[in-house]
Amino acid sequence: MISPIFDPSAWTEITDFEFQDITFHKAKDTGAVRIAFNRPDLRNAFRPQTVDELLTALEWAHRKNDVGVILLTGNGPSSKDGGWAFCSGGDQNVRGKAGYEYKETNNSKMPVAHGRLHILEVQRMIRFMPKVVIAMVPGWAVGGGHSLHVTCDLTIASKEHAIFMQTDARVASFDGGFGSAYLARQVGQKRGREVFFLEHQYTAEEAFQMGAINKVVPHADLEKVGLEWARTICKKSPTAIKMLKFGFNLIDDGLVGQQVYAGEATRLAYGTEEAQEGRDSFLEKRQADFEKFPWVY
Ligand code: S0N
Repeated sequence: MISPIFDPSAWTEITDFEFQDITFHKAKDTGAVRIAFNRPDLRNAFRPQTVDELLTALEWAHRKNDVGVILLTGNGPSSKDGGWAFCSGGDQNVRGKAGYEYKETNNSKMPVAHGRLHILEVQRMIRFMPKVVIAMVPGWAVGGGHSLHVTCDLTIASKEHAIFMQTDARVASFDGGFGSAYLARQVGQKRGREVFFLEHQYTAEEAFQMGAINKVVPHADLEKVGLEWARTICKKSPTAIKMLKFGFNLIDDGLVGQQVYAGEATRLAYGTEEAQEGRDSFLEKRQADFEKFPWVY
């Protein structure tokens, strides 16, 4: 069983991949995918293989034309003690001197790189994807798992089981990027520093009061509400949602944010007659005639 709060009748498994550490489903009635950490006995800690699988699933969702929302969550509960987790960050069992190592059998055809912190690639994928990524937090969101929820566009959390905590300073594995600085953008500098320096535990209600998450729901309703939100978002204009997301990001992302936003503007401009005249004049080996296009719209 994936999770007692997962409704199998609403989802179809995506079987294009042989994932071990995550599960991957497409909603039957809307453009959403569900990606879930599937290591509940380790509080859904991620090892390099988990991160590779996440990157593959996210890239698939990124490219898929009929997908507008990604729901990221953790399967559970743990078979050992019944505990719930979204994700507890990097698997400390495979942490080496220069990062996280492939100690397990590697299934992938890709070359294995040692000493990687490639969860940051997942963060960037979430950040720059022209789609909405929603964290559904059923339990612990800790360390790099906490950073992932911070990076997601929206977060919904279980009233009974979600706990937010940042252990980075205790285990000396720190996220000085989105996990901390972007958190401070969300909740303010004092609260952001408190989360990292004091390692307090916050319930879903406390995280909500802090402005760190969007909604607290009864545990049993978590996935239902996530799917409802996905349905709502998927009915909106894809272009508007994407430009809004990149607009929200722009001020914090510097020239990279500008590049992402401007890239979409360029893509939109390709649809104009003016841009087509530029292309056609080149192909027809003539001077472009832009005179008919107004300077002011
Ligand atoms: C999650 C915690 C608080 C849960 O406590 P609880 O409920 O008391 O359960 P436990 O008995 O502790 O755990 C149950 C079983 O799960 C294993 N386990 C839990 N977390 C991990 C983990 N991260 N790695 C490996 N195993 C884990 C326990 O060992 C236990 O197993 P058994 O049953 O066999 O005893 C609590 O477990 C806890 O504090 N966990 C550790 C949290 C943590 O410190 N995570 C790492 C933090 N750092 C990162 O994640 C860095 C990640 C990263 O890659 C990065 C790097 C650079 C820049 C940015 C980042 C980034 O943050 O993204």
